[in-house]
Amino acid sequence: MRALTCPYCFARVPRGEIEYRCLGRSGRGPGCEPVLDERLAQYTGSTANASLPPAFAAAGAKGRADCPACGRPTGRRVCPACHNALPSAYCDTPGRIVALVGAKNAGKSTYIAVLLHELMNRVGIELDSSLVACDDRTIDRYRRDFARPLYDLKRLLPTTPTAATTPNEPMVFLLTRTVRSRWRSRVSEALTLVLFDTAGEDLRSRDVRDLHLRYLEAADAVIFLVDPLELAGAKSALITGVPVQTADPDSDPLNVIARVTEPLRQRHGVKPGDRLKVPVAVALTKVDALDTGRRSALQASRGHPGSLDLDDREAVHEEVRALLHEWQAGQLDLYLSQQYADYGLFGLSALGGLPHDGQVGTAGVRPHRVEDPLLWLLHRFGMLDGARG
Ligand SMILES: Nc1nc2c(ncn2[C@@H]2O[C@H](COP(=O)(O)OP(=O)(O)O)[C@@H](O)[C@H]2O)c(=O)[nH]1
Ligand SMILES: [Mg+2]
Ligand SMILES: [Zn+2]
Ligand SMILES: [Zn+2]
Repeated sequence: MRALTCPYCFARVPRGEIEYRCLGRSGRGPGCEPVLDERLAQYTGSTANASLPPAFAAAGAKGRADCPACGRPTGRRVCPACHNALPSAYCDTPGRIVALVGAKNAGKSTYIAVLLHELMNRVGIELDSSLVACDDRTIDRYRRDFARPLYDLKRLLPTTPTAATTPNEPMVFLLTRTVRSRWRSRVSEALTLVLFDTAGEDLRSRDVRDLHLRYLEAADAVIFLVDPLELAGAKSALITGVPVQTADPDSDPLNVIARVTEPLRQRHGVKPGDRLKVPVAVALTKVDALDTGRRSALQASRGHPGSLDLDDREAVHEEVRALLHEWQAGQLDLYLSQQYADYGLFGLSALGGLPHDGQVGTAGVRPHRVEDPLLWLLHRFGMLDGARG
């Protein structure tokens, strides 16, 4: 099997170099005592929770190896570079990394909070899939920084601090789905959702761009979030009560996408004139703030639960494309079509209504079409059937 990419530090890890971690003592049997794992502490930037039974290199067989110090067999695998645990499901199925990108204020944090909530609840049930955080830090951060403020306190999320001041590490989730296969009856397939809640300015600063670049380079698919309120031509479509934003060239969606596209092209060795094959979903956020008039596809909800509604997909794609052209943002569509062989246009709303005074609207969080980009990507990866009519 091919080498895998560590979803934490994005190092390429040849299968034979995966390391193991001793299970430690339990009861009166053999086992190593916890020691400070310097490599893990360096990665998390803290020695808290970094005292663990030792990690070791071993040839291993079928995902297991015996600890050289105490002899106890273990199945816990870790990345040799950063010593984060590599979940078995991730090692065993070729997981795919989905990266999320967007300018400051595009709605990334809110989207992450709502998408994860939906995947753990309504959409998870619909797709017969489970979403599991791959480590305790991810669970803690999701609860503390996303779920609690937005769902419990009904507050908008605070601006993401830049990684230059606060170390930011990706949140890693495994979406596992049982699918029918032509050859075997049912197989489980996993999609790794690696979510980096980037501050917009981080994509500009050279120092922090490194980890972000490795993240993007490792991505098998990208979701770009675009704030339609940043598109000058969309101003006329704002519903009343939405404050008009002042233009910031750094937040210009085309600039953000171009900043990400260049390194992707280099990494994938795309020749001039050729297009990138990485599928990209480009989604307008906050569509609740727009009066899209006579249009209907965006406002409708999708049909065909449990599969990708292909007619609906085409209708939404065309409608968003038409909106972009109407808003003199046809450049964006043109750029995408020149750079990417496979891109889909989406429109979604995480909140489902306008926030007021830093609070979610009185009706609560009412997401609209937040899962669409992910369903499309699952379909692209052969993990979700398409349906028509
Ligand atoms: N109307 C509306 N506003 C939203 C929505 N999602 C985010 N916003 C607004 O956009 C702001 C920035 O969102 P945030 O998720 O923090 O953006 P980030 O900087 O990309 O992480 C929020 O404070 C909200 O005011 C949405 O679905 N609808
Ligand atoms: Mg944010
Ligand atoms: Zn041991
Ligand atoms: Zn790693």
